[in-house]
Amino acid sequence: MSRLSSLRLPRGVARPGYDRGGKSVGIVHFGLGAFTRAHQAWYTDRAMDLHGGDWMITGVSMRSPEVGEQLNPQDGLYTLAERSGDGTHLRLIGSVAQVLLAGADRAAIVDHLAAPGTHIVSFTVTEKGYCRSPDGRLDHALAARGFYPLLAAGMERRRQAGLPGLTLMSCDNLADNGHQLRGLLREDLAARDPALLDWFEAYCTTPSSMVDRIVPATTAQDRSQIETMTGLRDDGAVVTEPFSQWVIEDAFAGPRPAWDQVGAQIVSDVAPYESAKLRMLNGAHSALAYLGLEHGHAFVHEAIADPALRPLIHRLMVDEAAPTIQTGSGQDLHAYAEALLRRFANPALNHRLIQIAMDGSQKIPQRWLATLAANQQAGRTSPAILTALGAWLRHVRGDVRPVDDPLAGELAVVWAAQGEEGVLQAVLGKGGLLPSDWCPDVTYAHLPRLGEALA
Ligand code: CS2
Repeated sequence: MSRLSSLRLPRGVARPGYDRGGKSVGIVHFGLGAFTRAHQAWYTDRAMDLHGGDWMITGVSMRSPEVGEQLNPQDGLYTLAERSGDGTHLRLIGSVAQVLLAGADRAAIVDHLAAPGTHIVSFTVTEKGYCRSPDGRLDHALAARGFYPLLAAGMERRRQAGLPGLTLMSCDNLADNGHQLRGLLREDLAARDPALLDWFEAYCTTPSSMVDRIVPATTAQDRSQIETMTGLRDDGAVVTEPFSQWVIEDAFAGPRPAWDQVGAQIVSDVAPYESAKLRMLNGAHSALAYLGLEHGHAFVHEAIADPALRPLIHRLMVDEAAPTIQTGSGQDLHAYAEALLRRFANPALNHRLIQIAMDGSQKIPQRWLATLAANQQAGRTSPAILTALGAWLRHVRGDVRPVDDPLAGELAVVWAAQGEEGVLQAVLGKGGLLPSDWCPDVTYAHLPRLGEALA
């Protein structure tokens, strides 16, 4: 029995009512980090609780054995703590069956992908996990070390066995994530086997999805707090906010859990929700990260309380990002911005700015550059994003703290070669390191500084 046996949990901790032992796996998920444990696994847990189905999740970690080491000895069980100024609510999550490690458990992973009961393969592998080159196409050398070979082997087994296709669902913060995943898989499969590509095209779908829940990395202090509340040691615990949103394109290849019965929205077009989330929430987050760190803050709630930063973040969301978004029916971007400001201010989350700052080269295209390009084309200015862009460039210069970014080396080389005169054009201009539709029409030295932007 795991140390988290639900029988021993104190009252007040919600727990699944279904018989876990009687359920089988329906989902293989690549990248079972804290985010998915607080999001998709939580939706799936409640969906099975209320509406049944065999939707246990097999997680696959690509590199680090840590998540498996935390969850497998606990039978996949873990505690989800929802935290706000009003207190902490705990729920035991039962939807994770096990965690496998790509390097060590290849055969078992392929077996799960090829199992008749598996209908959905989902991904939170982070932006860089898709192995794209800066032009957005598949980098085949990188992809050979990613999820692609495993997925192709699983699909080939399904094809040969005459099994149904799969719903392949990206849950990462990429623009049009389903479409991007489809394009990358096409490139991968075309290079492997045209017959497998045909099978994929005929039988597999790649719905887009917008995922949203703020999930800071769990700390030792979080684990101690949860242990004090439950009396149990939980190495897999995750901490999040009360808010959660999941909008999924209605494009499933086969059955799915009753996610729509537990709060997910299944819609025909995800794009308006996705652009709002990426350009407003994530765009504001990245600006808070680089400007906040520069101004001595460690956490999101501290940065958003800074009177120099808050109006700039408001401006970024409402005056710069919102006008570039084609809203769907009933979408109110002003109300959305206000709700985001309240979520950022949650004093109980301790969401570290440095966590958001990592991998900026993979994040800013969909968070800032799309907005900058649309505003440039419409003749509107974007001073708040340009201020944040300056802070990002200083961040990746790396003279204050180490840079955690797959392009850190390239960015350092550009800084050294170009200096302040040429860096902006060399990073973002046509043919730059991160080619963008936005053409920088100023140099780095002319980017506004905090305080000037709103003057
Ligand atoms: C954050 C996101 O780390 C980051 O880059 O902006 O993880 C953010 O917290 C989530 O997308 C919220 O849904």
